[in-house]
Amino acid sequence: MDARSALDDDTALEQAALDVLDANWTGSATVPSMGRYPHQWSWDSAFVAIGLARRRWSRACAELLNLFSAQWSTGMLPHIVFDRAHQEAYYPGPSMWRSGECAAAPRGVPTSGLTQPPLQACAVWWIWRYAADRDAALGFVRRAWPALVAQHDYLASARDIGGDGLAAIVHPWESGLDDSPSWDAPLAALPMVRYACGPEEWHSGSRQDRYVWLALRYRDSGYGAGYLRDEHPFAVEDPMFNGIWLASCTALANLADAIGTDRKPFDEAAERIRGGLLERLWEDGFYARDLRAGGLIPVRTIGGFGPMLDPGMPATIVGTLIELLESSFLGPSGYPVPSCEVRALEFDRERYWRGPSWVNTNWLLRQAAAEHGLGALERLLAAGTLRLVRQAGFRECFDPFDGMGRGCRDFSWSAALTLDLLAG
Ligand code: 2M8
Repeated sequence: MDARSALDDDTALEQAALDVLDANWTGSATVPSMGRYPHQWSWDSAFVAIGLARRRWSRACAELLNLFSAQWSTGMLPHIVFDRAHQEAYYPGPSMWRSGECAAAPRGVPTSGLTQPPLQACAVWWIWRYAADRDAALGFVRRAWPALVAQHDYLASARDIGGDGLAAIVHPWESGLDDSPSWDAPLAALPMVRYACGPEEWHSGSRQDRYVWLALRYRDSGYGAGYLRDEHPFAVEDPMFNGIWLASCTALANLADAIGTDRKPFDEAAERIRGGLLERLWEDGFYARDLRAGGLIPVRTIGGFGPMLDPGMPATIVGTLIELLESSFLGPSGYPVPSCEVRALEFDRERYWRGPSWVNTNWLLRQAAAEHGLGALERLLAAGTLRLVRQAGFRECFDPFDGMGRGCRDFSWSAALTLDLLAG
């Protein structure tokens, strides 16, 4: 049987996905890819835990607990937890972030100084939901609880830079949609400094230099919340980040019921974020808001569908989003779901988060479709995503027209979410 026909079979596809996740497991966490990303990434780990919840339950718990052990005393969950064995194998590594010099950072484990979309409460909910042993599940949720609450408190305080109940990202890396055209305008306002380091392969050189400059500024401020609020030149309210945060607030409310504590603060937080999204980021779709320049950033990307993860999003808004998804994203492409509107000037089928389809955002949209009872869309997204991985393997992302794989091979969230899609 050749590799291609092997992946046509569900059992073989599932085994291949598990093999990738086993190979990328370091003993304490799953790295996104051994070659390019040999450390633990925060939202990648949440996707991995979701995928493992029905297949390797204890490892899904361990994955998240390792991430929580690197939480800062401010409550921030760092976007990268570095594996000491590979130290500088990824740029920017620990010597750039220098987390050890910051009193709020954990001792003995080097991390980045930024965060990523807060999907972890959803992942804990998944683990709770699919646990075979209810006592073990309760024990795990109780262990995870303080970390999740601290993470959410951090976002509601240090990151409510606009004062409207939404969390601002302070660097494109925090969005997870790193090179999205949504960040072009706020980045263009930053000074251009050349750094003689970093991977240039398929990132744009000038954009990466600005990324490094921005990270260094934040680091040199001592990673302070006051600096972020008053001086940091990049602050954006992103609909995907906030949509995920809102979904995680709902997950926390449901987990509160599970452990017998008050769910009200989490329901209220969800309502606050929903209000902020509708008031601040909605026009004829959801757009990111640039808090420094003021105003919405008028480019339609996959990020605009993040608020659909909220089961409480009004039906008229969901209806408009579905029309947009069908006319400007799914309709013109062969495979779900391009990361940028296909007709946009900025669309690029090859470049990282500027056009390619990604398994994680497909999965999030499929989850959103399920939340709103859109069965046909849910099935279309699941089948299209499985078609991508069957044809091209567990690649980092895919060409939305011909399905060709791009970026790393054996990429963890592509494998993990395949497991979840196969489980139905
Ligand atoms: C990509 O981001 C890193 C920086 O965090 C990079 O570009 O080097 C993004 O796709 C991000 O969403 C992802 O978490 C990370 C690791 O898979 O890679």
